Amino acid sequence: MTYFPDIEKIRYEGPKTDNMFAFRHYDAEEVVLGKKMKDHLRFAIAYWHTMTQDGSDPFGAPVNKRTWIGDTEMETAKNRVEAFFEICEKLGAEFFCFHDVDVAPAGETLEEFFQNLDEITDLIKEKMEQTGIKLLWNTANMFSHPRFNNGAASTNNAEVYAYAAAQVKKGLDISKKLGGENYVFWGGREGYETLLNTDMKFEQDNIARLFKMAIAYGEKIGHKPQFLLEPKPKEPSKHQYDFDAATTMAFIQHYGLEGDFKLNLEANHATLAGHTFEHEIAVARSYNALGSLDANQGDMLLGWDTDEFPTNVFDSTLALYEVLENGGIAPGGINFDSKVRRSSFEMEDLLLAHIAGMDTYARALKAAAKLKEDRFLDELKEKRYASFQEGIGAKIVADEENLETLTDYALAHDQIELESSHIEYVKSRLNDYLF
Ligand code: XLS
Ligand code: CA
Ligand code: CA
Repeated sequence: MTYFPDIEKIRYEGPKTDNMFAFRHYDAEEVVLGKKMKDHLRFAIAYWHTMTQDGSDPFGAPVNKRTWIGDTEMETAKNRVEAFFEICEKLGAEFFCFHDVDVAPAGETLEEFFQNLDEITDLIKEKMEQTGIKLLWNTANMFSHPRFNNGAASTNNAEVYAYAAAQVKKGLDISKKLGGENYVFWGGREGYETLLNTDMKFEQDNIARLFKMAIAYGEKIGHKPQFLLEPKPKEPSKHQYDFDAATTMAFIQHYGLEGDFKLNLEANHATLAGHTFEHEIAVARSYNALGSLDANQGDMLLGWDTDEFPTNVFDSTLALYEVLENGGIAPGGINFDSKVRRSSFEMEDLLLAHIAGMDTYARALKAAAKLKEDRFLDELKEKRYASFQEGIGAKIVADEENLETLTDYALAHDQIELESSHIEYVKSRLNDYLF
C-alpha cells in the first residue's frame, strides 16, 4: 500500500535541479564540521500537523485532500500510521513526535481511549522496527477536550487533575514501549484568564506536583526520557505560565526540577513572546537547558501562532548557530511543528513543505558552520569585550574589585572613549555568509 504512488524517495540533487521532489540543499550524508548533516539536524515529523490537519480555519471549511480517511475512526487511525511512516521514509526523516490524541480515537471512555492507544502504538512500534525511525518525543494533549477548559495540572477541578495524570502515565508507558528519547509538556491551558478567580501560586504548585509524579513514575518503570517544558506566552490561554525560556527556567529552578527538565523551544512561540528564536535558544543554553527545537516560523503581520514551515534562512542560521555553540541538539532534535497553508491542500504538499523546511535548515546549517569556522562572531565578541581582558576589566571579572576601589579608578579615568560597533557593516558581512 502506498499513499504517494508517483513519488520516489526524496534525494539530494543539488541546487540546479528542477525536480520539485528533490532536496536542493539537504544532503543527509554530507559532513559539516565533522558530522553528517542528518546527525546535526535530527529532523522529526510532527504527527498532528502532518496527519490530522484538515485545513479548516475559523472562517472556512476543511480543504485538505487526504486519502487515508477510512470508514471508521480506528480504520483512519491505522491508515494514518501507514501513510505517516511512508512520509517519514520518503523524506529521510529519522524521528517523529506525536500527541496521544493524534494517533488514536478518544473513544467514549478513558479505558477505551487507552485500548485504542495500545492497539495503534503496537502498529507504530512495528513500523518503527521495520523502518528504523525513532520517537523523538510524545506528549499528552491536555488542552483540546472541553474538560480542560480551566487547565489540566492547573485546573480548579481535582477530577480533571486526576484525568490529566492518567494521560501522563499512559504517555510515559507509551514512551517506554517506543523508546522515546524525550517527553514533552506543553501547557496550552496552564494559565489563566483573570486573576479575579485564580490562585496562581496554588496552580503552579500543582503543575510542579504533576511533574514530580512524572519523574517518580519514570523512575519506577525504569524509563527516563529527557523531560521537556515548552514555553509559549499565550494561545489558547490569555496568559500562559510557561511564558518564555527565562520564565520557564525560573519555574524549573524554583521547584528543583533542574536535573530532569530542559526546554523544548519553538520559533513561533519565541516571536509571540516578543523574542527571536535565537534569543530563546541562547537563554536555554546559558542554563545548560537546551533540550529540543520545534522548527517553524510566524508571520510578521499576524499576531498568532501560524506554524508556517521555516523558509527564512537568516533566522534559521542564527538559531542553528546557537545549536552549534551548544555542541549539538541531541538527544533533542528539530521537529517540524509546521503546517501547510490552506492553499496547499494536496497530499504532495506535505512532502513539498517538508522539503522546503529541510532545505532551509540545511542552508542555515552550512552558513552557521561557516560563521563558526571563520570565528566571525567569536572575533566580533572578543573585540567587543576586550576591555575585560586586561587591566581594570580583568580585575573586575576576577572578583578583585569592589565599589570603593572602582570609585578610585573611575575618579582617575573619567574621560571615557567608546568605540563604534559598526553594526551595519557587521550585518552586511553576515549576509555574505548567507548568499
Ligand atoms: C502548540 C504547541 C504544541 C506542542 C506540543 O502551540 O506547539 O503543538 O508542541 O503539545
Ligand atoms: Ca510546539
Ligand atoms: Ca506553535
